Amino acid sequence: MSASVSEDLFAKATQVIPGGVNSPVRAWAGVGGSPRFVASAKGARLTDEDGNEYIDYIGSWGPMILGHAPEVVLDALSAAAPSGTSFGAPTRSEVVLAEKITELVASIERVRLVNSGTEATMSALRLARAATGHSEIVKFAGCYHGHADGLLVRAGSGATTLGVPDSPGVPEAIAALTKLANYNDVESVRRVVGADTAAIIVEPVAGNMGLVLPEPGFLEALRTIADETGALLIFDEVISGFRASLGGYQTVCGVLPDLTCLGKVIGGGLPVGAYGGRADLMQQISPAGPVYQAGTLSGNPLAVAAGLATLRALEQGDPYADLAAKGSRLADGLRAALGERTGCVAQLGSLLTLFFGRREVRNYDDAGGLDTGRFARFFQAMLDEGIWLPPSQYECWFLSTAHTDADIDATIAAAERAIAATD
Ligand code: HOZ
Repeated sequence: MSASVSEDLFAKATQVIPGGVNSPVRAWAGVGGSPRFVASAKGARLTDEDGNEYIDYIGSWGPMILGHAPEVVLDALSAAAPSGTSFGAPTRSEVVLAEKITELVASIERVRLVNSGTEATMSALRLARAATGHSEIVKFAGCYHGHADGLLVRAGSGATTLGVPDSPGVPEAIAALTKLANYNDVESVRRVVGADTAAIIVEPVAGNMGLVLPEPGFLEALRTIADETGALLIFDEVISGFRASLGGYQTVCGVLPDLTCLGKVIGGGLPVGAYGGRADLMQQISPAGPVYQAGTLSGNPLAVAAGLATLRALEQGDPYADLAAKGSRLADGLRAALGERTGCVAQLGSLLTLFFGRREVRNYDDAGGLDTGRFARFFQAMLDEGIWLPPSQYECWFLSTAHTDADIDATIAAAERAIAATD
């Protein structure tokens, strides 16, 4: 049998790109098989290089909340590009985006634009260390905050998929400054937080060990512990920002962090991250203050245009109610498809994970007991049905405003068959 176009491309890619991909989870190590290569995408659909069409639940891992190639973003890019694509100098539009972020996200008084979520968390931690004079950070097992040294400790996401909990190349002295606590376990935080803690960093909605929701009181307790100890509370809202609500999950839960990290939706599909928070803290960033952080493409005019167009679209009507209704419809359908089998579905608005092998997932230890073999079989069966899921048990599915009820019903029907076929 001759190889598909995607298989040919993957073979070529492995000769020039490590593992054939530019981000590990894309290699399908968690589900097996050769990854399909995307040729194009529109709305809720992806088309691969062999011409197969799929309903997409990756959504570029979060940014595509309006679906792929939405007209508002294409128009904004077409309007911005002729004026230049990068200047290395300030622009009007980045001020407008910064104003929009400070208006929408309750705890952000000042914000700095960067190019990725990794840059945002890395920079926020530097600021936290400078502001407190402390060195240690507390993070949660299974929470992923990008790939900076010191955050790749029981990090979830691709590291979990590949069974590499800690990356070689992270000096022990740096990893030693990272203290680990368990998600949804306040006592575990009290055990590790100390006089030298600069920050407690958390995904307020954990999205990198599959979707794991904070239990009532958990985030409130983190706020209290931070206040008691003088540590800063950092919310990594790279996934939940502008997705859990326009103001992020902090608006939903009412707990305000000192610093917030953003990414994904804020760039509308182009590379943008941001970190922001209280003015007295953010004013310590260079050149207002001494804490250095810089970037050639920070505030890039195309990325800012795409992000602004996305946020403005999300301000029209009530897309979050619509997204939540779709999320519930899909979650209910998947629960019915699971029936009495051991598994569960976590869902918050347009975020969702179908877990196999456990009836509840509260933390990374629970995630360790999942039936990843069954997920892999399910993934392949769904692919055959024309549904492209995130290729790992430890990731969220992302819905967009472009997914229709018919798409969701087709997905549920496919899942019923796929689950039955993988018994
Ligand atoms: N860090 C992303 C998953 N949580 C993967 C990014 C990508 O491969 O595009």
